[in-house]
Amino acid sequence: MVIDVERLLMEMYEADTGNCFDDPSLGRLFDRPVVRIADARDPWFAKFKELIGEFYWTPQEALDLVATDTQARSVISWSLPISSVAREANAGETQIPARSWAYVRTFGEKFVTRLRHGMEERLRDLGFATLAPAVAKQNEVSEHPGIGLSSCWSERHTAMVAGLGTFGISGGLITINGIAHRLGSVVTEASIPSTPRPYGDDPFAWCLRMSRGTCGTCIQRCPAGSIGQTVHERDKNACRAQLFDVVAPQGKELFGWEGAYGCGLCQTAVPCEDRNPTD
Ligand code: B12
Ligand code: SF4
Ligand code: SF4
Repeated sequence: MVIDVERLLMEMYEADTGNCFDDPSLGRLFDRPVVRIADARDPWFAKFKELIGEFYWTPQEALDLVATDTQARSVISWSLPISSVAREANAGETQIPARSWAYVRTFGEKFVTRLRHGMEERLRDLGFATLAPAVAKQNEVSEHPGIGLSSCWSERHTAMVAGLGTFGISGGLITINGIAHRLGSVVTEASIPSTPRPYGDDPFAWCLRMSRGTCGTCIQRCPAGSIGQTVHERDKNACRAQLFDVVAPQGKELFGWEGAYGCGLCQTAVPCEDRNPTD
């Protein structure tokens, strides 16, 4: 059976009325998604257990949570580029995210999760065991020695294996549409041809700092000093404190709703905001 996963995702993307701002004149939260497929047996997934920790799931371990004696064959990963409205507004900020960026963080993530569950449902209806590990009830985001705050399933690592893009020094994933986007993924029993990785096995190829020693704009943009001169000097707790201790307490008053508001200054007004800057 040939499964057109791009069409499945696009149908949900078009049908969901939640992909827009509370002010309709601002348009959509996200531009059209880009979809890529990883082979669930790609050696990178086993390597992540070594790099991140034993708690981190391979695609097979993730699928085992919902189906026994089933082989995980493919991992579908997609990126939803954040609209120019939110990007441009955030690019003008230096401390606190723009309201439209915060809106995408709170309500756009709900939209991404509806796509995750929608993809699970559609593939299960076709007879294939499927799971969106990032939103599985067994998943926990917790502190791990040497790694910091981590989930059992990283959307960015998954996207890197599927060919969507590479990490930047800031920690964000740089895709063909840049670093300002949100990601979703599902692991499935369905066998779907995997897509090539244009950057081979170099996880940092599309970051100017990591590949050419230039740029570093995101380091200057971060109001919390979270991004170091090298990838090993990143202070994740400084980012978390900025989001939870500085932005969050002001969010309700500034923006008008209770939620997670993000920050994303390192993803806007940077050369990799909406493109692969090494192209
Ligand atoms: C926990 C979490 C946070 C925490 C901590 C994040 C962190 N780990 O640093 C906090 C609250 C601070 C946070 C902040 C933000 N987050 Co957040 N967050 C997550 C969440 C839920 C889990 C991330 C995770 O556990 N990753 C696993 C760990 C191991 O990964 P990591 O620490 O980032 O990994 C780094 C190292 O491994 C390093 N590395 C070092 N050496 C090597 C060597 C090799 C070989 C490799 C491969 C990697 C590598 O590269 C990685 C990137 O730096 C994900 C959703 C998900 N389930 O994936 C969203 C997610 C990562 N967040 C996202 C976003 C957008 C943000 C913010 C911009 C907030 C906002 N919306 O405004 C900021 C950006 C911070 C930053 N500098 O990137 C997006 C990222 C999309 C993108 N464009 O890249 C995600 C994927 C959510 C989504 N649905 O799209 N986040
Ligand atoms: S702003 Fe420059 S240094 Fe930072 S992630 Fe983007 S390309 Fe890399
Ligand atoms: S999200 Fe904000 S605080 Fe976190 S690294 Fe990016 S700029 Fe810094």
